[in-house]
Amino acid sequence: MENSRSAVATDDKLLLRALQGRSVERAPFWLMRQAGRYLPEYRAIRKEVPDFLSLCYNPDLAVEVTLQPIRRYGMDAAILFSDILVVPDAIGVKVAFQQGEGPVLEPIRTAQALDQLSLERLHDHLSPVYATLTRLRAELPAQTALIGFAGAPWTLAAYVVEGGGSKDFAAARTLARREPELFARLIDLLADAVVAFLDRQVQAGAEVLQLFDSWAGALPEDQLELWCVRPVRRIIAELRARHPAVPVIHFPRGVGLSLGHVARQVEARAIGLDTAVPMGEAVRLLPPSLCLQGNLDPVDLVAGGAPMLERLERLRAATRGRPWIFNLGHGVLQQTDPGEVQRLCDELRRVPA
Ligand code: 1CP
Repeated sequence: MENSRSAVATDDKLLLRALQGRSVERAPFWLMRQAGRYLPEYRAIRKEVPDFLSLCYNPDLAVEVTLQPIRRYGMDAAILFSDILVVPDAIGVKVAFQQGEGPVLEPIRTAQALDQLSLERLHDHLSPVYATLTRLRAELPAQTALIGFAGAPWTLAAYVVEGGGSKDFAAARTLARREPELFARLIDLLADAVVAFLDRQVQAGAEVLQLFDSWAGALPEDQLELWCVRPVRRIIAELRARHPAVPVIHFPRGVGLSLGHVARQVEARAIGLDTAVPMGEAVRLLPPSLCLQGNLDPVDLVAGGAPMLERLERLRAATRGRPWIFNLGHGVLQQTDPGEVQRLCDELRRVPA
C-alpha cells in the first residue's frame, strides 16, 4: 500500500495539480534545458568528464547537474539530465558527441543496418538513467516534481538516418518518401524503445513525462500523420494503459497550423508550444481542458530586463482561466545570463493579483 504521507505530498505539487486540471495559486514553471552550459557550475562538472554521454551515464554527476538549477531558482519541476540520443545509443546506433560540433551518429539507411539494431540491451544500457531518477526522487524538495523524457520517434529517426544534426533533415525525409516500409520499421523500433524506456522511468521515479518532437515541423501533412501523429498516439496510449495517473506532455515543435489536429489525435495531457505559436491563437484553437505549456522566446530571456517581464505578462493575460505551465518556447540558450533567469523566476514565483 502506498504511504499516505507521500501520496499527499505528491498531490500537492503545483505542476501535477496544473496537469490534473486542478486549481493553482500561480502557474507552475520550469525551463527546457534549465540545466546546461549557461550555468558556471554545469561547465565545471562538464570539464570533469571526457565526453557528454559519460555525464548522462554517471548517476552521481547527472543527479548533481539536474539539481543545480533547482538549488539556484527553485523551479516547480526538475527535468532528468540526459539526452534524447541515449535511446539510439541503447539500441545499437553508435553515437558520439564531439566538442563544439554536436552529435555524430553512424547513419542507418539500409535494411542491413537496421537489422543490427535491437531492444535486447536497452534496459542494461540505460540502467544508469534509472538510477539517476530514483536518486533524484529521494533528493528533490517535496514540492518539486520530477520530469522524465524521451525523444519522439520521428525526431530520433531524423538524427539516426542523417547521422547527426541538420538544418532540414533532407536525408531522413528522402528515405521516408523513397522507402516507407523500411522507414516504418525504424519508427516502430524507436517507438517500442521509447515506450519501454519511459515505462521504466516511471518505475524509477518520474512523475511526468515529456516527449520531445523537436523536428516535427520538418514534415508535410501526410508525413506528419505517418511518422509523428500515429506513433506518438500509440506511445501515449500504451503509457496511459500502464500508468494512468502519469501525465505526458507532447512538444511537437514547429507544426504550426497542424497543432490542433496533432493535439486532438495524440491525446497528451499537455502540449508544449514553440516560440512561433501566438499564445492567444493556441488558447482559441486547442481543447479547453488541454493544459498548455510555453512559450517565452529563449532570446527574450537572453535580452532580459523589463521587456522580458512584459512578455511574461502577456502570456499570463492570454492564458488566464486555462490550465497553463510556464516554459520557454525552446531550450535556454548558452549565452543566457543566470541573473536574468533569476529575475524571471522571481517574477514567476510572485502570485499575481
Ligand atoms: O557539451 C555539452 O554540455 C552538451 C550540450 C547538451 C546538453 C546540456 C546536449 C547536447 N544535450 C544536453 C542536455 C539535454 N538535451 C537535456 C537535459 C535536461 C534539461 O533540459 O535541462 C534535454 C531534455 C535534451 C534534449 C535534446 N537533445 C533535444 C530535444 C530538445 C531540443 O532542444 O529540441 C535534442 C534535439 C537533443 C539533441 C542534442 N543534444 C545536444 C545537442 C548539441 C543537440 C542538438 C544537435 C542539433 O543541433 O541538432
